[in-house]
Amino acid sequence: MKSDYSTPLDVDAIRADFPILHQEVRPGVPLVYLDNAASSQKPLAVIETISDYYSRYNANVHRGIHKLSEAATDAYESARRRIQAFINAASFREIIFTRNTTESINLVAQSWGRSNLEPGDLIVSTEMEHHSNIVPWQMLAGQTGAVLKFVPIAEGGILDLDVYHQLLEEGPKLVTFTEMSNVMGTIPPAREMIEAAHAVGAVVHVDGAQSVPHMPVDVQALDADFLSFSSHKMCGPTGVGVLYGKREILEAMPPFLGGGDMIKRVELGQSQWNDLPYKFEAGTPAIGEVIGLGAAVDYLGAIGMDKVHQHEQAVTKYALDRLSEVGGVRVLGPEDVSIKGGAVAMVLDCAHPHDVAQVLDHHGIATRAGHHCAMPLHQHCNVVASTRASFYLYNTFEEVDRLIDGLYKVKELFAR
Ligand code: C6P
Repeated sequence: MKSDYSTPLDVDAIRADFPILHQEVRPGVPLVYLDNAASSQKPLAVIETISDYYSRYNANVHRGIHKLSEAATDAYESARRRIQAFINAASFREIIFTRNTTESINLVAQSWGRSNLEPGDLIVSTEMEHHSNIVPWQMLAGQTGAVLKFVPIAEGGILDLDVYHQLLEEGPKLVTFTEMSNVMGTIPPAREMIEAAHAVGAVVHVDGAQSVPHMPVDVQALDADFLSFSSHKMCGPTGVGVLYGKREILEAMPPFLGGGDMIKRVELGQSQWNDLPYKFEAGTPAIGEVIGLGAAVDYLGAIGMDKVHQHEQAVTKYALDRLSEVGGVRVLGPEDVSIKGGAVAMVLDCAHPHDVAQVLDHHGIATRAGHHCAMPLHQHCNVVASTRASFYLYNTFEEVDRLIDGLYKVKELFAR
């Protein structure tokens, strides 16, 4: 490794917290996990917190007047408050637990969208989005007669902000975009985009699935109206996601799902909705998972999200520099790590992305191949698929070297 790539993290100490990383995928072949944009690994603190919940105080929340239920409710609500602090939301009432980013976005589309949009109203998204930030809006447009338009991707894998501003002149009701592309890693100027959207009266949803796990996100500084993210990409368990929403907007929205816990009073003819955030949490929630996510934000918060981001920038810069040595590798998106997170999607001249990932897997390196649920983005790049390496706080420069060695093996096999 060259000496000018420095990290603020003690990565050896961090790696010691993640039991899964210390394995060989085959005898003599240690695991290199570079599929973090799909799902991250979990530290012992999270695994033990979940195990402790099931071992000592598993019970339903908000219901029982017994010791276990009270302990579960306290832990569940304490997690909500720590997640509130993690993204600097103004109130715990603005933190709604869902299943994942996808469900959070569908909640906004179906609850806010169906009650606020009329035929002809404009929704603005971008070509850079994960399908989760495209399809729910297509469905909403079909249901309401609203029109969906997309900001194109410009040269270098950034958003075409000229077109964005032109679209804003058309007076959209809603603007939605990702704070970090899951394929190209692009970090758009979210704060400026939100300010410009608010200036024309639009409500803004930000897809934080890739940003919240990897960099500091302060919803009050960002001024987003909604922010969606998933626990499983940020050291927490699967099965829980978060929708942040500004309180006054959430107050005015109808429930998404009906059932237990989201009501104050039910009569056969009508019901009265519960207060926020419970109005949007129908049925028994993912209690153990929410408590586990609480442990995950404690873990990341103690390390510091600014340091996590700096570490990933250093590893990504090293990866980009080393990739440029390999030859025949096209990296999708920006190469400037000041506007790029740790997602590095690439296409090799000599081999199909799936073959690349398969050879890498043979050498113990876990990457993802395919369209990464971003088909329009790949269409823009004129490719059907890519191989993606994505980094997190526990990845090392030596692991990048292993990736590069793996790519040379791919070239040996496929280049003629
Ligand atoms: N991207 C990836 O490999 P869920 O599945 O609901 O937790 O997250 C959906 C989602 C939404 N937006 C962005 C920007 C995302 O990256 C993802 C998930 C994974 O890239 C799985 S497809």
